Parts: sequence; structure tokens; C-alpha cells
Amino acid sequence: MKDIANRFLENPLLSPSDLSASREGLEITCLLNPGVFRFENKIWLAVRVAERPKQAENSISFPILTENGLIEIIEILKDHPELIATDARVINYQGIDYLTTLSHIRLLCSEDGKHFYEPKNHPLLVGEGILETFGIEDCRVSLIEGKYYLTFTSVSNNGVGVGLRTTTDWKTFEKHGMIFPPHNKDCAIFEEKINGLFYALHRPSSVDIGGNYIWIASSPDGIHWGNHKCIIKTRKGNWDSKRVGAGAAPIKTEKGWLEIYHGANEAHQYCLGAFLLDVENPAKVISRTETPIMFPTTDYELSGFFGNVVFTNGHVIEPDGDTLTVYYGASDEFVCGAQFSIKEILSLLKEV
Ligand code: MAN
Repeated sequence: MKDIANRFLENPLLSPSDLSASREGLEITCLLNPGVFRFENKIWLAVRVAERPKQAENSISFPILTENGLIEIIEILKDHPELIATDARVINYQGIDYLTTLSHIRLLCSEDGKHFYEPKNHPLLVGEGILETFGIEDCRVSLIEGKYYLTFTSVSNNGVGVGLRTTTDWKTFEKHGMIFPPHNKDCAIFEEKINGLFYALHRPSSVDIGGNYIWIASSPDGIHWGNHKCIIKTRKGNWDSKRVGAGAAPIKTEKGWLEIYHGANEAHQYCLGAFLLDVENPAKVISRTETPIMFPTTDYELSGFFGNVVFTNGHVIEPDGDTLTVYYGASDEFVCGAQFSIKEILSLLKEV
């Protein structure tokens, strides 16, 4: 097993204390999993900001949104008999699952890809309506024919699905509602149409038969999706045995579409791997890495809000055409960066 990521010496690039909370009464618990794009000669991150109230010793409290966009705080005593709180990210109370934090998406930009700041006059992207009362998360950004497509996880007590908004100026956004209903997340739209159609990777989950696998779908308009096919499954006994999910939009190479994906095992360790899809028929998997190309190793990847996690849904390709700068969430708490050689990743793929 070889970790081939060249981590930025400046890591973590962003920590919760670097930004201010979106509302009075909340504090930032985690900054994670940014979508990445170039716009107006800068590198931008669409960072997931997870917030909650300052925690009291004997209770767990977290915000949820009402349908009208107001915040409601739920507070539960830690010794309540109907509380199951074994995962830092999600609890079950009186038979209902809740998230322990509420996420929105915040735009940050940078001239050098390492020092990020909040630009003026750009809105926060927040959950809206009954399908986003537990927030929006893990935004992927794809630029297609001059328009940015933002796919993100929409969470509510109705389930976890994929929402879509589009923009050209990052100030005004068109909302297209939920494009993949629950349970679904990790949706990355290809940045080029193939034979006239949009393509997207997505990750439905089956509770009984099936699992947490990566699927591909196509669409005539980027909004209505069909022709679903399951293309990448978990591998028993391997680093990606429990769940797999797409990272950012696939990278077009001369060998095919290269996708960086995350895989988690039974112990909830999240690593990154890669697979390659046929250029003309992206539902055809050509090859896949057997071992991860990156796994949690540094302090900030091993411990934090939810330790032992490297997770990516955003990257940029540098002007040399080979250096891939991947931005990633470490321990579900910090935003970090690392560089890979695309050629090196391609050399590690094994035919399937
Ligand atoms: C999982 C984790 C959390 C996330 C929820 C809802 O529990 O990925 O970080 O908040 O799903 O998407």
C-alpha cells in the first residue's frame, strides 16, 4: 500500500476557528469537503461549514432549519433513555435520526490555491424547504458550457438526496430541486456531454440487497436523469469494503475518464482510490486501483471531529496538465490540499 499524495506543508489550509459562524448562537464545529472551481482567475472552494450551539456538559444540542428558513435548536439530555449517540455525526432520538451539526456551503477564494479568504458580496448557500431542513453538504461543482452545476447532499427527516443549483456569476443561483431522491449522495456531473448527453456518477444506497455502490446515469438536460447503471461496488475485505462514492467530476485523459473516489471500510476509515471509464461509453469500467492512493496518516487526518478520514469532492488540474491538486476534508474537521501526478495515478490502475 503506497500513499502517493504530496500534502501541502500549509495543511490544514482551513480550520473551524478561521471563519465566523453564520448566525448568533452557533459556532463552527467542522469545515470540510469543499467543491472546487476556477472563476475570475482565482481558485474557489465551496466549503461545507457545519455548525451547532456551544455544547453544554450534560446535553447534546443541534440546530435544524424550519421550512421558512428559521433555526430551531433541539436539546437532548445525554442520559435520556431514548437517545443513541454512538457516532459523532448522527444521533437517534425517539426513533428518529438527526445530524449533530447543520451544514451550509460557503464560498472562499484564493490567488495561490493555499491561502483562502471570504470574498465580499457572495451569498452563503443554505438549505431551503422541507428537503433541506438538516442542511446541505459536500457540494461538487462542474462547469459545463459556461454554466456551473452544483450538486450537493440535501438532508432532512425525509432522507438524504442530491440537490442541484446552477449559476454563471456565483451571486444568483437557479434552483432545480432534488435530482436524485433518497437515499443518494456523492453526485458528480461530467464536465462534457458525451454523444449529446449529460452524464453523472451518483451513489444510491440499498439497505438490504445491494449496498453503497457508485452508479452512472445520463440526462438530456442535466436535470432529468435515467439509464442508471451500477458500475463500482465495494470489495469485501478491502479498504473500500463498506461504501464507495465518487469524488469530483471525472478527469478526461487520453486513457479514459479518470475518477478519484472515496472508499470506507467497516471501521469507518475513509481513503481515496481511482478508477477509469471508457471515453465514449463511460458506463464501462476499464480499470481500478487495488490499494488506496491516499489514506489517513497525518495528525489532522487521524484525529478530529470524526477521525481517520480523507474525503474529496473537489480538485483542479494545474496548467502542466499532469498535476492534480486535490482539496479534501480531513477528519471531517479541516480543509486540506494535496497534489498527485495524473500519470502516476494512471500507472497504478489494474484492469478489471
Ligand atoms: C453521514 C456522514 C455525515 C453526513 C450524513 C448526511 O452520516 O457523511 O457527515 O452529515 O451522512 O449526509
